Amino acid sequence: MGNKLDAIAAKVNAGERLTREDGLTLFASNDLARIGYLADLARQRISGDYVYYNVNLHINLTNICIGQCKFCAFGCTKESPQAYELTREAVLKRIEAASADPDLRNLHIVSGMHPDWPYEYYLDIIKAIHEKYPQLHIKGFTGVEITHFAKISGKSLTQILSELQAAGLETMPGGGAEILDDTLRQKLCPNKATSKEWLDVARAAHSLGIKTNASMLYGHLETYKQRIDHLLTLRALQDETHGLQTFICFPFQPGNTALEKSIRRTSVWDDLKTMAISRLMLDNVHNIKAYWVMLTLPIALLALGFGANDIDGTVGGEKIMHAAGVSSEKALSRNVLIDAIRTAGRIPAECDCNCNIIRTF
Ligand code: V47
Repeated sequence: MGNKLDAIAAKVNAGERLTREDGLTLFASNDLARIGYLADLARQRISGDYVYYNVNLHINLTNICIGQCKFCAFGCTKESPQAYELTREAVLKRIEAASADPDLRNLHIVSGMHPDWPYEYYLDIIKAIHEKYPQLHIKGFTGVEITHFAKISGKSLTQILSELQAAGLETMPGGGAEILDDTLRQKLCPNKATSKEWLDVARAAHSLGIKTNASMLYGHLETYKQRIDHLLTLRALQDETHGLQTFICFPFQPGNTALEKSIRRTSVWDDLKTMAISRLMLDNVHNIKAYWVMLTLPIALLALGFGANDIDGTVGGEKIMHAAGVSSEKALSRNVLIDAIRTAGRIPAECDCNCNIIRTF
């Protein structure tokens, strides 16, 4: 193991690409400090000392969802007492309230696949938001939602994405990728986009100039091999399209999900190791996000020493992870984020969802 890690360290030092075998070796190693050190070297080389964050509001238009994914505590049926649907007016009101903060810049919109809403409903809301708040950057709809829109409307992915883009959509979030392995998806989330469908959306979006994020949901039924293959699939996609901006690790939160009784939350060591290995394998993706909502702020700050260079943002209105019982705050103020990043010895860099730095501190 020591020799194998030495060989990997030599490759990282030389800026050489790591192989699948290297990735598996890293997962098999318990030398967390060394893996973290290597990821930190890679982070320093790829993105320097800036830590990206943004002032953002999450909006989930509905939690009613035909997906019924086993890992999700947010989605529910129409009959559920928790079910809700936001009207266009309610969405605009929510944004108006959040706009009291003059620094609000980004909207993050991810929703359930509603059994009755037509695609035009979602399109209309983007149009209405963009007309009223043209200064706000809209990052919306995962590859899973776009696949759903194509299915219910009969339109092509390119047509859907072009219409959303014309309406005001600028970028797309990274959810829905989970693990891009169809055997696993059949067990976890059989009612939504397959691996190929998710990748097809990313390709179609990138070809229209819509940058997207990508994520990995881990710590459920997957193996380390499947984690590495997932990262390699994303690396190959990025080689092809150059349209991925940010990669996010989502450690599975079992609370209130169908897997709650059989699976425990991942350890902090697994979270840090997975973050570091993601940084090392995804040598062509600029940002690696430590999502404080899932990790808590102290662990997200620690992750900045394990390859991460992005901490998401203020994240007002987050619902998906809180439904699964995360213990982090509901939202953080911009000043708390700035102070935290500075405490970690890095440079806070406020950005839009296209990873353009607006100001640094
Ligand atoms: O696809 C759902 C994940 C995603 C759980 O791009 C869970 O910057 C862990 O897309 N435990 C949706 N993960 C959220 C999403 C997102 C969120 C924040 C930032 C960005 C970005 C994107 O949330 C889902 C799934 O992978 N998820 N339930 C859970 N119990």
